[in-house]
Amino acid sequence: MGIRIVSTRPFSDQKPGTSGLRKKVTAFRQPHYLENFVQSIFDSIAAPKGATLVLGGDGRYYNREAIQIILKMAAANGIGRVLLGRGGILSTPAASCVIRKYQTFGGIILSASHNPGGPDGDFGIKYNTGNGGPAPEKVTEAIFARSKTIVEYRMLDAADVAFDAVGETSLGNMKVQVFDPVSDYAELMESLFDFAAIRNLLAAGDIAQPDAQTSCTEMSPLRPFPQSAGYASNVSGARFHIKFDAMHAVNGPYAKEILERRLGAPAGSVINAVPLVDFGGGHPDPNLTYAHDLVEIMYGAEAPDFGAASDGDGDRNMILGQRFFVTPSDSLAVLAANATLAPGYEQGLAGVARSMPTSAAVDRVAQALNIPCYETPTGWKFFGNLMDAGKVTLCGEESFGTGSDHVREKDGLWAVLFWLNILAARRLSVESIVREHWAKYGRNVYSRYDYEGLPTEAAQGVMQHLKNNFATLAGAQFGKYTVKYCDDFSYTDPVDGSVSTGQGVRIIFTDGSRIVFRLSGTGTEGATLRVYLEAFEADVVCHHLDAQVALADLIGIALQISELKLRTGREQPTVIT
Ligand code: G16
Repeated sequence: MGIRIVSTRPFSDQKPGTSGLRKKVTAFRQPHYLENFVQSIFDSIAAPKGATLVLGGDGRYYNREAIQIILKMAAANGIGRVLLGRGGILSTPAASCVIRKYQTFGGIILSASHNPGGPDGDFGIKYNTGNGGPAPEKVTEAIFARSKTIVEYRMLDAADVAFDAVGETSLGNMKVQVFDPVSDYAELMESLFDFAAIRNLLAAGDIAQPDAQTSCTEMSPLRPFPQSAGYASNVSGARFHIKFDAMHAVNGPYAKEILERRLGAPAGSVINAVPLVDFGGGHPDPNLTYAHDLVEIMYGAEAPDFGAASDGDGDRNMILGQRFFVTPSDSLAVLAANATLAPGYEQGLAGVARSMPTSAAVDRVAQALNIPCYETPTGWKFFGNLMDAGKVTLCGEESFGTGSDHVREKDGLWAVLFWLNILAARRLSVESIVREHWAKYGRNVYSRYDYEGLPTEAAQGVMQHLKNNFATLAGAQFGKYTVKYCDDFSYTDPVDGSVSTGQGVRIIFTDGSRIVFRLSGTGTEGATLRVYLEAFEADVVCHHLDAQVALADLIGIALQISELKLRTGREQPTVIT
């Protein structure tokens, strides 16, 4: 088995985005495309000879082919051992868990996360460092710089490696150790949460339901279901029903093992549990639009007590109660407020962090707990330093991401188990817990509008137009809202002092309400413009509960000041969450 040095030419578009390099499968399948990027990783990370790396992916189309290429390149680049998830499967949080547990030099994760898969879908690759977290910007920039000058890559001439069974094989001088992708992760979850209490809840969930007389039902923007007058009561002693939608993505085997086998949820509690290369034709993004199988069940007449979904690579989550949607920002705040109910967090939280566009709901909890709250740019990588320095325990993002310092990635199933632990301890419905939370802390009414697949120039034009108007916007009045200030968010990392600029336009109003505009860093077609809207309601009254109603004025202002419709020709957003 010899090492081949293959001549190549750089591609100009290998700049990692919010979370690694994401492109169409067709782009990745161009000759040398994946190889160039992988060699750029090896050239940039300077792994010592014989180092161990973790490898796996979300099982999407091209996962298996990419793994064969990466294994042969790892062997040719002096890597000593690769820990590979069986079948090439490894959720993003499980990869982080394994990197940390076995103290490997780092890991390569193959996923385009929530983006659709299949031959015409998306593929992605990212490098995680030895702390288990996404590579920080200085590493991704080095990889990108290398990709622009690369002239050759190294590849071992060898037959493909079999990786569908646990065991160890040799590839040149390198060992490939195929391991069960679920067990280390499941063990970590058992160490954090009260599995006995959750088992108990699932066996006989006598929770208190909201009072039909005083309860207000919230209509989500996209919810096509009629409001019900009240809720089917969960008879004391009856089972607490859950549904978890794995969306034919990586978390199926994890959820089956943990929710059904270890926690005793009845078979069928996990739906769409088999990972498929094209996610069954679906869009593995756990929101009210794309997780439609689950949404139909949770808003139906016989809705279970708790519903959840996770995304392609298992790091995102959506939490639902019976006919009730928990916004990711509220979910983070609720977890923070109730954290000490879970054994892994009973000592309390060192601090919390949220990305800038995420609502300030968690800030209010932090204030009440008298712990620090950090505001970072979008991208999980920004939380890593804070967690490594012991400054934060929990963090989260509006983009359906929540996590803690147990790993260095957001973690979908972790969030689900945290909620179940809280429900087991408090014996209230999801809705009651959220309403109680609002009553205590006030409510940060929140919504995000996504305009996907815009012509890049038009989207950039909207951003530029806003920036050009900062001076005239400051102090301007729009109905009851007065602009306090506007800026382009920049962040100075409190741990290493690194500065990240251009992280989104903020329009902040005097009452604390906000409109944020950002261009997504994860799309693969044109540009996605995100508009984030947030208004604070101290007095939670029923008629304000529809977020779209409460935010109508802000939406109007956002469209007006951005000239979005004029500049993009789009009348409606693609997705509202
Ligand atoms: C990634 C990042 C998240 C980010 C999200 C959305 O998530 O890890 O930190 O919030 O993208 O980013 P953007 O708004 O730039 O599209 P994932 O689940 O796609 O890996």
